[in-house]
This record gives sequence, C-alpha cells and structure tokens, in this order.
Amino acid sequence: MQILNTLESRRRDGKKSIAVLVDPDKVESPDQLNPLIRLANENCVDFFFVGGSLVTTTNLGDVVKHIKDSVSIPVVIFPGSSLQIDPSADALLFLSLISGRNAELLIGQHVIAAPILKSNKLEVMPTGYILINSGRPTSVAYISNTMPIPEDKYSLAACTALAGEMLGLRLIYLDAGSGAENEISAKMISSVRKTITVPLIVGGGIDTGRKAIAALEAGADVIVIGNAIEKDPDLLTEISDKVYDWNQSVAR
Ligand code: 1GP
Repeated sequence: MQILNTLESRRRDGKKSIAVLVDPDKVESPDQLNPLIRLANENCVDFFFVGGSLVTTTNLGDVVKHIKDSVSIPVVIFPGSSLQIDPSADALLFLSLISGRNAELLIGQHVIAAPILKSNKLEVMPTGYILINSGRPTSVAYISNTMPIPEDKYSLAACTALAGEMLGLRLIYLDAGSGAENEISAKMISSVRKTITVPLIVGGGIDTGRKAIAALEAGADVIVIGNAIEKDPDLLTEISDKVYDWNQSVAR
C-alpha cells in the first residue's frame, strides 16, 4: 500500500504530485526515453504512468524495466486493458470506468486481471476512472465504447465520483483523454474535489504551466502530463518548479 499511502498522506498535507505519462506505442527503443528519464529525475516528478488505451506493440515490459533500471521514481501502470499488466512495475491503477456503462470496463476485465494481480507484487490501487468530454472524440472514448460526461455537467461528474468513493475506490482519475483538445475545466475539477475526500488525479490536454497550476488550484492532487512533454520537454521544468514552490509553501 506504499504508493496509495503516499498519495493519501500528501493529500492530507495539501501537497501536489506530478505524473509523467509514457505511451509504450510511441517508444521505438527504450533508450529513446533516456532524455525524459533524466529530465524527470532532475525535476520533481513523482511517478511515471505507463500505458495507453490502445497499445499495439509489445513494448510495455521493456519500457517499465528500462525506467525501473534507470531511476527510483515509481512506475505505475495505467492500463487500457487486462493485457497491460507488468509485474516489474511498482503499482497498477485498477481502473473501473465509472463514467461509462460498459460492463467489461466496470468489472469484466477486472475478473480476468484479479488472479494475475494476486500472483505478483504489484500494488493494486482501486481507481474510479471518469472521462470528461474534451472537444473532439478521443481514442479512449472510442476504444472504451463509452460516452464521456459532458464538460458542463458538474454535478453528474461529482455524483459519479462520490458513488465511486462510496463503493470503496481509493482514487478518482478525471481524464479528458490523451491529447485532449480542451483540458478539464477548473469548475469541473473543483466540483468533484468538493464532493470527495480521496486523492484526485487529473489529466488530458494539460499543455501549459498555466493549465497545470489551474488544475492544482482547483483541487487536483496529481496532474498527469503526456503529449505536451513529448513536444516541449522544457514544460516539465516549468511545471515542476511551480509544484515545488507550492509544496514548499504548504510545508511551512
Ligand atoms: C491521458 O491523462 C493522460 O490519459 C494524459 O494526457 O497526453 O494529453 O497529457 P495528455
């Protein structure tokens, strides 16, 4: 329960975290990740998330192993399906897609994954995964065959998150989808934040320092950044500096 405990205690202390998302499909050879791994290590990146809604290559294991061999930043699998389990990672977001009504992604894949997870040491983190509409259709909405919650239906998202928490889920992940046209609004994040007590992860379309800070101020405990860093690695330093300052200010 190490990572979950860390997230819960950081939440209690008002501290924020950064997760960098690596999509194994975009990695031709693990060495290609070295600059990103170096950058993450120099900055205060708390987690690597590895996964994608459609992983068409067999890179996942190599990517996890390469990151684990290079740095001590924990690697968390962010799986698109029960095929994306790798025992060399530290933890796995055990996602239930609670904004959708696709039984396979609410409980079906979990039944298949459960005995595999039981037999290895991955920390299993029960997570309510909520997709929010973000403009044009995203891969995750298409692949999951679910309809994201409309971006202005704040109470729908808040009640979904609350139901997830009442069901015992330990984290809530609000996602606009990878490369989202529009990030999740501050109003949406704060509506969910006010309703739940568990740590809140927010991602999708965060591609500027301003958007990252807006998400944190609205109540995100962890921000996930993928696409934007691939395009502009300096962005990670900018966001990391801001998160560092934030965490210093709450530590006083
Ligand atoms: C997607 O939340 C993640 O599931 C990150 O999205 O790649 O748009 O940063 P981006």
